[in-house]
Amino acid sequence: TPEPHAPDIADLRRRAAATLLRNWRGSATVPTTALYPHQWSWDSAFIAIGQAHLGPRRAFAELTALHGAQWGDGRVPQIVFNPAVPEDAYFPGPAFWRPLPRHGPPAGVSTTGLVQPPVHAAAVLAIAERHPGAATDAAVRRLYPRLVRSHDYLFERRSVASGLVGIVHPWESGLDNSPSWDEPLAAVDPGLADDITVLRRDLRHADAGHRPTDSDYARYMGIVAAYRDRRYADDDLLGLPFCTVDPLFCAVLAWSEDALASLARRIGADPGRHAERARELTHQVHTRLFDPALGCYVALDARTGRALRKRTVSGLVPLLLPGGHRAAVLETLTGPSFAAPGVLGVPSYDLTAPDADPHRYWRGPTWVNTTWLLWRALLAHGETGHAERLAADLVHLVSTAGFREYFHPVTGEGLGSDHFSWTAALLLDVLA
Ligand code: 9YW
Repeated sequence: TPEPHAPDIADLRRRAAATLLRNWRGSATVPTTALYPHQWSWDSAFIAIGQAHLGPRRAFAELTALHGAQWGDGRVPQIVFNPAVPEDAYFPGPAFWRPLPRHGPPAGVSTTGLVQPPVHAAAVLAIAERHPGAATDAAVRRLYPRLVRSHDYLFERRSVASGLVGIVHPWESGLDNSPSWDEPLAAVDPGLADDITVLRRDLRHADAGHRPTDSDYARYMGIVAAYRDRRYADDDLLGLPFCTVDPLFCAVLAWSEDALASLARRIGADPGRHAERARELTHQVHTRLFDPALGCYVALDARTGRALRKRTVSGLVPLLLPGGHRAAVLETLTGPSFAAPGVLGVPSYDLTAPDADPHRYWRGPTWVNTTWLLWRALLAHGETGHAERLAADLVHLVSTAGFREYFHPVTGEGLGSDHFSWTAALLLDVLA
């Protein structure tokens, strides 16, 4: 007999599928209807992983639509704007990013000029493994060259600090207001945004106390404007106002590069180059970004060479990779910073840190996507007990608070928007 409050798993699955259906816009899925009415890059990868449990068609369609906006230089944009949505529904909208350069998106397509963590090849592999067959092989054959070009862009154009891969905006990390970015953001000249009217459209849909601050936003806009004024050229990365190396971004790239090796094998292409690139980046992450005193990986300010010594969830994600400092990271992940009694999922930031804020976005709340990455990492290392605890936490959070964008890591209160796509998608994966 089930416990009185045991979640109804069949009902959760139905509601997760209904959330994805509600957010589907004909060829791709929005992260959530009001706050984010366009297509976001890494959201689509997580969404495709969940869609794969409902069938391969929309899962592949999601990533095909995203790669349809791929730039001439190979970058897969952070946001693909839906032309049917009014300019002022989201800030900064399409007009802010213009003019887009010649090496930009296909004619008629509006995007931002940034990227996001490259989860896509790993997502394509997850779909392919779930739905083997000729139709899948054909879809993989179509996507593979695009995935390769997007990784080539990152390895070749975003190479910084000899052998690591850099990001040029906090938005590229996916963890916008992570404490890791406090120091490099403080060094950004706020005057860069003097001529920009910053419209906080997000505050129409979310509590100001749960979002980045106005001062964060002014700097975000100044950094974008500086990159835009150089037409999104990557030839002087250290001359941009923000350039860092992020452990989650690099680890996900190495993980996805390894997925590219598996995809290459499936379609008779050469896996060797991918395996080699994955190995090399993995080695760089393990040897250059680990901080023994903190027991996790840390970001690097590529402009100053300084380690950004904050214990964030990003610094745990290299657990996805083979080798490295597995025992130490596992201890941090299961210790007081991230797993004190009563803590649910993996908080985005060390909850014992004096500047932790369990309500504010990437500065404390638990998010489903980063918790899911660590769940996958634990499973890959045979840490099934810890993995099962994280899965149970995600089920508990969602069944009590709904498919929210993020959650208070201790009370489980739902935060940010509701009907959030990757929350629904990754729950389907955890329940599979
Ligand atoms: C923004 C869409 C995106 C996510 C990011 C998250 C947030 C704010 O929402 O970004 O306006 O782009 O930080 O990871 O992809 O869900």
